[in-house]
Amino acid sequence: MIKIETCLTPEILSLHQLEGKIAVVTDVLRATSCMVAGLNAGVNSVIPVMKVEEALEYQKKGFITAGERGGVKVEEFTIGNSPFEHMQEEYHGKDICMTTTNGTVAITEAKKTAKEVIIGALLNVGTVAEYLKEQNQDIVIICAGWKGNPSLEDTLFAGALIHRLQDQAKLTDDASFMALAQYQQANGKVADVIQNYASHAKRLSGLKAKSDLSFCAQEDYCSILPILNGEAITIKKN
Ligand code: 3SL
Repeated sequence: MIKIETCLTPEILSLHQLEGKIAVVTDVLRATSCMVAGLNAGVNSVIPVMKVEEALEYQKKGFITAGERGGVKVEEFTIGNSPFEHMQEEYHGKDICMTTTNGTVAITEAKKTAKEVIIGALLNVGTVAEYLKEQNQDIVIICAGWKGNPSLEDTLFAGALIHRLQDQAKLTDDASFMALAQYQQANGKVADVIQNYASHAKRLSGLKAKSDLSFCAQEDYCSILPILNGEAITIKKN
C-alpha cells in the first residue's frame, strides 16, 4: 500500500518528512499549470527559482523568463504566468526560468529533501496517478496554497489525485481525507467549484485572467509527467 499524506500549505511543510518519499507539488492557479501546459506544448525545460533577481541572472544567460508578482508579469520578464503565454510556439524548444509567489517556492522547498519531485496540475492528474501507482512508494502531496494559506483549487488537485490512487493507497493524515472529500463533493464539477468559491478565482477575474482559470481547471488535458532533474523540470520519458 502506498502511504499518502497531504501538506495543504508550504507553511507547515516542516511537519512533514519528505526524505525517501516522492513529493508531488501543485499550484493549480497557475504556476504548475503553466509548467505542464508549456512543456506539453513544446517548451524544453523550466527552472523554478525563488527570486526575481535569480531569474534575471538566467535571463542574462539566454533563458526565457516567466512568472509574476501580485499576479502580474514582472516587467523585465519575457512572459507572465498565463498558460496561454507558456504554450506559444516561439517558446517551443526553449528553456524557461520561472518565479512565482507561491508555486516556485513550494517546488524549491520540496527539492531540499524529497527523493523525487513531480509537478502536478489538474491538467495532468491522471498521468501523475498512473506514474505513482507504478512507483509504489510513499507520497507527500504539497499544495502551494496562497501566501501561507490553503487554497481550494490545490486541495481539489490533492483530492483528484487521491481519488485516482485510493484503491492502492492508505491515507495517513486528515488533510488527505479532507482533500478527497472536497473532490468527491465537487461531483465532477471541479471547474464550477473553483470558479464559484476559490478566492484565487476572484483575484484572477480582477486581473482579467478568467480564461486561465477555465483552462487550468480541466482534468486530464494532457498526459505528460514533468519531473525535477537537478535544477530543471523536464518531461519524464518512458
Ligand atoms: O503564486 C503563484 O505561484 C502564482 O501561480 C499565482 S498567480 O496565479 O499568478 O497569481
